[in-house]
Amino acid sequence: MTSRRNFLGGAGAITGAIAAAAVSRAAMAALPEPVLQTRPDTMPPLVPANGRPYDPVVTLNGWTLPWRMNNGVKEFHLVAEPVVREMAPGFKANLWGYNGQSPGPTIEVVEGDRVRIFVTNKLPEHTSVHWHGQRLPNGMDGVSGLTQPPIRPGKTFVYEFVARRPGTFMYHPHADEMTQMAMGMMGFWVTHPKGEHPLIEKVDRDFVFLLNAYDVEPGSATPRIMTMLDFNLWSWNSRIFPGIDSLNVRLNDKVRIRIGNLTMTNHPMHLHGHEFQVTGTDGGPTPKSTRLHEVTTDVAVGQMRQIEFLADEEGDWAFHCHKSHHTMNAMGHDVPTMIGLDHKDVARQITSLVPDYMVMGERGMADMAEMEMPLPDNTAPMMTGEGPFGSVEMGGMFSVVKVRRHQKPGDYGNPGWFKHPRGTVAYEFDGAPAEPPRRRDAGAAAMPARNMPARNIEVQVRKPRGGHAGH
Ligand SMILES: [Cu+2]
Repeated sequence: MTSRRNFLGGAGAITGAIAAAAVSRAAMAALPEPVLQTRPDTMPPLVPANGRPYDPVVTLNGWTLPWRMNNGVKEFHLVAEPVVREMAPGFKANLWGYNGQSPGPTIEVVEGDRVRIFVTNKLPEHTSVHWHGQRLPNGMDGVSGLTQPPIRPGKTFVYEFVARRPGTFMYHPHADEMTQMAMGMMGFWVTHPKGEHPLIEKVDRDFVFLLNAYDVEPGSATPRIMTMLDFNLWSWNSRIFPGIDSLNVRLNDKVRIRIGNLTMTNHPMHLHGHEFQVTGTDGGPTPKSTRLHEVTTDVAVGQMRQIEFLADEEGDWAFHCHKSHHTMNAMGHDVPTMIGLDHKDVARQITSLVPDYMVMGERGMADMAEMEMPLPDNTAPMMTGEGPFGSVEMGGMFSVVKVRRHQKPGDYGNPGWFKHPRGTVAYEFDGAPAEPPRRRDAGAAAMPARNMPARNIEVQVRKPRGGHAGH
């Protein structure tokens, strides 16, 4: 069972393998061959070719790592290495990740599986892997310096433990963590239940992705690692809208979405057109009595959340983080608020000095999405994405759940834009606008004002400078 052919199992779309030059021949003989993925597309579910059966997940703009069985042990090989990640078409970033991608591949196992993970370090500095949320022997917890020595460059370590409880997990380094997570080192882990579980329902589609964030200067490609809050790229699996694939489902599918947060702030995740229930948290499936119907749920730093809903409304439904700054790409910061300012005079004066000067944001920021702004090379536009009715004016943590009557079971392909039935799209009113009746005697008469200024004054509200502390 050591041939590459067997090792690849059911993965159809895996491309190529890498030569681990830094690893000795003798060590390689016992190692599962590392599998690389270089395309940023959403790969089809990896149907298990051996081991206990389970219903596989689909990783948004990602893939699941194939394994080999070795005397009943599930063996995986992760390679920590520098990667180039296409974050959106035309925008590539120099990140660190695993097996050719940031984030690394999703690891899927079954409750009770004995798992052995080989980790080869091809980074320029030492690393380790922490298996976030798992019950395991302390020495397998991956905290460099505390529970193990660091994995030096060129070295391979082995982690081994039993996946004791079903649920949603993550993995990431616990060595120079600030740098390595700012550079994109992280991955998803799903432990499926062994057989039927009273709190884990069968679903038709099970999607997973990580929330992550980067600070990449417009025109450059490598994240700044010292940034704590003022990130300018808010991503899902190191992709930004319009680079994030849509979640394509069939009408009346039961849909599960698992989300893990490895940014440094919380993200209220919001779904349009449906109510969902939070069916799983960090500790596994939630008791049924706790499952409220929600349209938004917060995913705090370091947390995993699992939501489920019946996709019983056809259409293209927005799904996004509800912090509006997180649905914007680079350039969203340090732009003064210009709404309502008349700067014709200023513009005229500047134009005499700088012929190409352009006023931004006088009527809001939507102009910027419509305008073809000249941007430095390798820069993601601030808000973009072309929909069937024009610019979607979004970036960052935004995608679309596409619910279609004719989507085939097991087909994750993009069905295109929704064809709205006649008469079901908001439309422009073309009659004569009537003046709405307004009560002029309300206000002061209803509740007399006290201690108000004697004459009208204009209030100027200015945000404090120095970034977005707290968002
Ligand atoms: Cu957010």
